[in-house]
Amino acid sequence: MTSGEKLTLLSAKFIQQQMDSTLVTKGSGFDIVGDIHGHADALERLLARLGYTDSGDGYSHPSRQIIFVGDFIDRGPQQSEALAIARNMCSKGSALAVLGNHEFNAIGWATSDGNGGFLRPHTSKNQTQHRAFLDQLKEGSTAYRSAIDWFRTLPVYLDLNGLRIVHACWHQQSLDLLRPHLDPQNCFTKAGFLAANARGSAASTAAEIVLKGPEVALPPNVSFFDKDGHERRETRIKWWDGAATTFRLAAIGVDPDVLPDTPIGSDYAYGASKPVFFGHYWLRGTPVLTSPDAACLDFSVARAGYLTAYRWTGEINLNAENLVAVPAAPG
Ligand SMILES: [Mn+2]
Repeated sequence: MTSGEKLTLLSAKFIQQQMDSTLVTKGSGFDIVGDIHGHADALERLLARLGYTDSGDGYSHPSRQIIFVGDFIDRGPQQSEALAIARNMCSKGSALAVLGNHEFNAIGWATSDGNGGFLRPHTSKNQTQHRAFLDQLKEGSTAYRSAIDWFRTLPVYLDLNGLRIVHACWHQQSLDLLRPHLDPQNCFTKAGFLAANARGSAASTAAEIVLKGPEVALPPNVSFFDKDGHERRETRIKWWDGAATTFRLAAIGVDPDVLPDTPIGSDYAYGASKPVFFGHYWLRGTPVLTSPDAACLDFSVARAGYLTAYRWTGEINLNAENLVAVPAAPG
């Protein structure tokens, strides 16, 4: 090991110790908040429900901290406002956050590919998905550039004392594969971000699994048509549900009747000794606990659903009673 590598390891250890001591001094736990997508009013109502107050210096709690699972932006009407609340809380030590796929895409949209294009191509499909953010922040403005710079400081995952946070899927093999592309704080390095955007590369596949969720190939001769009428031969799966072992049980967003009741045969099941929290999946209806050790907190605030938090105080087995949610529209 070179002295430089030793120093990197030491500083990683130091940062972890700092995180742990923050946890101890702050006291009694974390409130993990799902995808916000520019719904600042709902965020403020949720923070108030959780006992966070704004004394003019940003929201804080005397003994607890927020952890945001990413996807602050795109879709909603108050993206600058949502970012201002979250960034302020993170800078004051009242919150931690991880990178969502929408922030990952936003960085790629703003980053040159060195050949006159951008890491995320400016196609009309990609622009449509990102337009509300570009319009609200005003693409190229100081506020826009500042937001992109902040996204670059978000870690891909948090592995803390007793809990883990990632945007879409905790998959150890993919996280290990990303390791050389991340700095000691788990943020993409400049070169690592390029690698994660090189289509078809191992790093890009791993980043997709972690930030967008795993997809598995359907058995031969089986396909279905998605909501846009495209024929699909792969499906996203409920990796958090240990009982979802067949295509029919595990597939997301597909009519189960068109899928075979055969084993999916690839193992993304979680099964670790500490719970993991994530967002991303646009779940419908009243928030529920998706699993005792893997809680999805995205209940579609951007589709008139709920902004949802889990109030965690050290438990290994999660409890549905600790879910706290506010509807997208008050009333
Ligand atoms: Mn997402």
